[in-house]
Parts: sequence; structure tokens; C-alpha cells
Amino acid sequence: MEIDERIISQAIIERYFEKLRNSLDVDVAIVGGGPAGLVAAHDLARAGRSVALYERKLGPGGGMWGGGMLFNEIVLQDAALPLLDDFGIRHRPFSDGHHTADSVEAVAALACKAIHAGATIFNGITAEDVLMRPNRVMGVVLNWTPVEMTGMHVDPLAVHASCVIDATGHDATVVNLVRKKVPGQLLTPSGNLEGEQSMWADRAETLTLENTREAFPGLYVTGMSAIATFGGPRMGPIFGGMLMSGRKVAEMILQTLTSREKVRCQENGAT
Ligand code: 48F
Repeated sequence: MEIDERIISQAIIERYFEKLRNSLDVDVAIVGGGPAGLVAAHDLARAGRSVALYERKLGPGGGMWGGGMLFNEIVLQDAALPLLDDFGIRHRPFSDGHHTADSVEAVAALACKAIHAGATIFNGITAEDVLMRPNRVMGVVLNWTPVEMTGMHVDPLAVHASCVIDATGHDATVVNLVRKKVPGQLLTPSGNLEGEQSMWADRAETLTLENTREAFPGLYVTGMSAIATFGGPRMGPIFGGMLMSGRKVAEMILQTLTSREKVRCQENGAT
């Protein structure tokens, strides 16, 4: 059978549009495909939730590829090892409580497992805004990254989501978008972003988990975005906090969605 260019094009168009159509109304929209976003996508999809993850760049992985200063190894603490094992990421002990893994293997495994669990990853797409009704985030507004980069005047498309996760790393892009619309109304002590402080790895790793929370109704933060939103130091190339934060945000959202569904069932039963 001769390979046919028209069929190649048709196959790509139809398969891609199938993914787009299936993601118009999802349980969870994740903005950012770094380590935290990828773990969240995997865990939510594995639990049976519909998940779309939007990554601005061509490749997911965020700040993990480059390890520390482009030395492509990452460091992880004891508490992160079960999660690495869950994803099939190999690790080696280095010194008490410090382990290493190959950063490229880690990113590849996270992305592959997230997709195999059922999450859909859209790369080259930027979330440029959120949908709010009026005091709850209920979707994201999307455009091609090259449109954003070239400054072309092109209107975006939007999708609905029961919950949105800001997994955009240091910039906390989605939280910043919301803050601009409703200044002083974030669920942080100041009502605005508390900001990131200088490096303190140990404290930062603890705080990343503590700060993994709802930052505005319908909008959750994970990974570095949790630090930028609720405050704390940066941690450098130790990644256990990022991975465990992704797992924590997924657990929180699963609980929220389940309790909302129970309430809805009770209401329907009562009427
Ligand atoms: O920065 P990133 O890896 O976030 P993370 O999962 O992990 C942080 C660590 O990599 C590292 C660290 C800890 O050791 O300090 O920085 O919290 O990944 C964030 C991803 O979000 C994408 C961005 O391209 C990156 O891949 N992103 C940012 N803004 C948008 C976006 C946006 N508006 N739309 C789509 N993707």
C-alpha cells in the first residue's frame, strides 16, 4: 500500500480534533506541564477523571529537564521515593536522605504515564485567561503559543472545567490573571500573591506541600506556583516537593469533586 500524504493529513486532523472535542468540558484543566502538573494529571486521570493539560512549550517537563545548571540529574528526598517507584523512575541513593534520578528519564516517564492514565496533553497552547462566573474559576481561555509570541491579534477559544490547576511554576500565571481581575480576593493571607523568597531547600520543600491549596474558588495551586502564591523560599533542583505537591492537589480535587457529586445526588433525590 502506497503511503498517501492526504491520509496522513486527514489522520492527524481527525485525531487531534477528537482530542479537542473531548476536552471542551472536563473535570480538571491543568495549566502547565512541569513535574507538578504532570503528576496531578496522572493521578486525576488514573482515578477516572477527565483531564486536559495545556503546556505553553512544545515539550512538557518544565524546569525538570535541565536538572541543576544543565547537569541533567535531579535530587529527591526519601519521602518522594514511593512516587518515583509508582512512575517507574529509577533512582540511586547518594547520601543520607538524598537520592538522584536522571532528569530526562523522569520527565519522559511522568509524561508517558500521565497520557497512559488517560490525561490529554495539549502542547504549544497557552492559557491566556480564565473563565469566571463571577466569583469562581470555571474554565480556561486558550490560544496557540505562536499567536501569543508573535503578538498576532487572534481571539482565543475557551473550555469549561470543574476545577482548574495552576501548575505554571515560578510565574503562577493563572493566579496572577485572577489577581488582576479581583485584586485582594485571593485565598492568601494578604489577598494577593505572597511571593517567592531566596533559596532554602529544606524549608521550601515542606512549604510546597503546605501551600498546595485552593487559591481562589475553583482554582488550585501546585508546585512552584504554590510557593509563589502562598509564599516561601525556592528550593533549587530538588524535586520531591514538586512531585508530592502534584499528588496532593490531585487528592484534594478528587475529594472536592466527590463531595460535590454527593450533594448533587442528594439534591436530585430530594426533588
Ligand atoms: O516551571 P515548572 O517545571 O513548574 P513546577 O511543576 O516545577 C518547578 C520546577 O521545575 C523548578 C523548581 C523546583 O525544583 O524550582 O522550577 O512547579 O513548569 C511549569 C510549566 O508551565 C508552563 C511552562 O512552559 C512550564 O513548562 N506554563 C507557564 N505558563 C503557562 C504554561 C501558560 N500560561 N499556559 C500554558 N503553560
